[in-house]
Amino acid sequence: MKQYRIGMIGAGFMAKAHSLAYATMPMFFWPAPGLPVRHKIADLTEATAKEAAARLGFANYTANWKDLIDDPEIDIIDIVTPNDSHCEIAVAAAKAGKHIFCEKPISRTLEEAKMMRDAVKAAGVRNMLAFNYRRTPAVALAHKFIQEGAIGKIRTFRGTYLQDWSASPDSPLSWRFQKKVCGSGALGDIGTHVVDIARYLVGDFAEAAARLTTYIPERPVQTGAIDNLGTVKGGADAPKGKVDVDDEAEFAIRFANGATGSIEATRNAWGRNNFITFEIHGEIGSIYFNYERRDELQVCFASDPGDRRGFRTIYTGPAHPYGDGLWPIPALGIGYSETKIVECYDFFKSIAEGKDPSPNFDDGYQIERIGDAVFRSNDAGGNWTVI
Ligand code: SOE
Repeated sequence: MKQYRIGMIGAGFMAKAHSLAYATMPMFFWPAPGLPVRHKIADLTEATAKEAAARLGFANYTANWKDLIDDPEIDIIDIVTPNDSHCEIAVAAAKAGKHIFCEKPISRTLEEAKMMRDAVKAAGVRNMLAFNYRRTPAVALAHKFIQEGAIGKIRTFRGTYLQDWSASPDSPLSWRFQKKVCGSGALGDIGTHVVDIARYLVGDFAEAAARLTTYIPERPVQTGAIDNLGTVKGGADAPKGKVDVDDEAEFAIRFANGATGSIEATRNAWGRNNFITFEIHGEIGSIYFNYERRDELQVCFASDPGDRRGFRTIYTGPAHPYGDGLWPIPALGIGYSETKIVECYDFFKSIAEGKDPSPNFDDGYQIERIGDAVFRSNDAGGNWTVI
């Protein structure tokens, strides 16, 4: 079985998620499309890179990410850094002929996304973006039902991504609140996950009408590089810095196929943790999903007799997408790790088959175009704006 050596850049939360997937993908999907080898990891300093290598199972480490690009033994570059370095790393990796797996969102700006898309196209390397939630079996099952026509032509998509880790004004000013590093706030960080799901399930977007809001204009400056997602409190005396991104993104959508919809994303919704939901109404049925109950897909079919028509719950298992590789009976429990394992499997499959997976860098670029239209609409007072 062919081995692929990974060079990972970054050592935070997502490095953990990706490393776990590399270690376990062949345990779930066998024969595996390829064997991931955790070859070398790069972080900001020798000390943190060394520790990350020990913790995440990499054989080698470096404090210079360019070592990975220059290393002829490396087949795949995995980018798990904040958004401001995605473009530089991805363009260098593509030029060096490496396949690229990159965390979402693709970049800070539309221009960067275009550069990344063009670079992988020119180099002919496989590329994938880590919008993992569409790899939840229940979401893939919704896709299958829609493709089979089980709910008919789609009329409406309503999606949310609500969290509460930044709801307190004491949660620190990490890179996720600084436009020069992240590009946008809730919109890019979590709204893009729902945009990816909406494109996957419904199709291309045509127009958006948007409102972006910042509720907490300044936050305590974070000390230390580690992004603890709001759990480190700055304290009343900590110096404050300006937030220059959105706390909340709300937008209405017109899809190219005539469906309508809406998306709301915020990290300030007390009581909501990873509340990714969608409800889709079609001409002959409806589908509802909530990631906080991610083993379940709720469906309602208009063809059911009137006296028993209503939402029913399907627990995903072996009969459903990715069921052959995951657990042997329904409802044993799908988690964040499983979505990452499936994502890793699909990426390796795409390399073995020589064709790009979805979402790839072109999808990332299309998602940035939607984000750009959301900004333009907000600036124009919420007018319908062509994407
Ligand atoms: C923070 O909002 C975050 O870590 C996102 O950046 C991830 O994409 C999401 O899956 C979990 O929450």
